[in-house]
Amino acid sequence: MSNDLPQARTAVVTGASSGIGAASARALAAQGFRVVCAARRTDRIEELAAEIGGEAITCDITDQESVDALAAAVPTCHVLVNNAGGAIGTDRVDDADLDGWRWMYDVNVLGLVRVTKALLPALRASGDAVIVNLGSTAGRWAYEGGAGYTTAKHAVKVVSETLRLELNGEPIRICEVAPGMVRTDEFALVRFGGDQARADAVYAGVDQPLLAEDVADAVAWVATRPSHVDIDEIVIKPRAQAAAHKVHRRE
Ligand code: 8X3
Repeated sequence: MSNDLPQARTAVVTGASSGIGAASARALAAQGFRVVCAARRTDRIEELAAEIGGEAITCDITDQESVDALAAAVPTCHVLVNNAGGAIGTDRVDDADLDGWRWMYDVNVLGLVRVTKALLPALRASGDAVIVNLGSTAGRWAYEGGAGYTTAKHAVKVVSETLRLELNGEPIRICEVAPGMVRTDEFALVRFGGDQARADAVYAGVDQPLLAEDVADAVAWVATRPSHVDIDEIVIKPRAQAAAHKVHRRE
């Protein structure tokens, strides 16, 4: 049945079960996108999809079959938010837990590439697409104990730059949104293996770390620029953070 109403544009958000991913799904839905919420935790994304009138697709970005199933369910995609990722541990290079490093590369880099590859036909089919890769200030600065994560996030920056070169001439824009200190329910808790005290210490005395909604606001802004406007990258930090090592904390 045809009508004169414009079709809602489709956005896919990975890691949509919490934090920046969930907030981005909400922000994009508020901008009129039909949002496909993808993540491993089905109960969470089903709840979110019901809230925002979107669709939940259970997906593990480290698993090719799972990503293929996501791609098969999304024939046309206008916005892809590669958000799924994370950090584990703060081991020094001379004490590197290689399993943790492998996990970080697998999730932050290979997962992003796997999803992007799988959804490129759908992005092309849209005729006007934006890929937003969630990087990090960890992709800009090294810090002691951070190399397993900072190397992976530097890779996200370089993959984003490479894609922009390779897709030049196609109607697909690539943006890397690189947040600094963001207080979410899970990022630091996962990094410290569930140790809430260590997770809380990351933000101790910091006046207003960013919230997931602050980053989602940037994601939605990027996704809603006119077609000819490419935003290469956004580095977004709380006012209290000048650099990885330079964070103002109350006494
Ligand atoms: C998070 C930023 O400083 O914890 O992506 O590595 S940091």
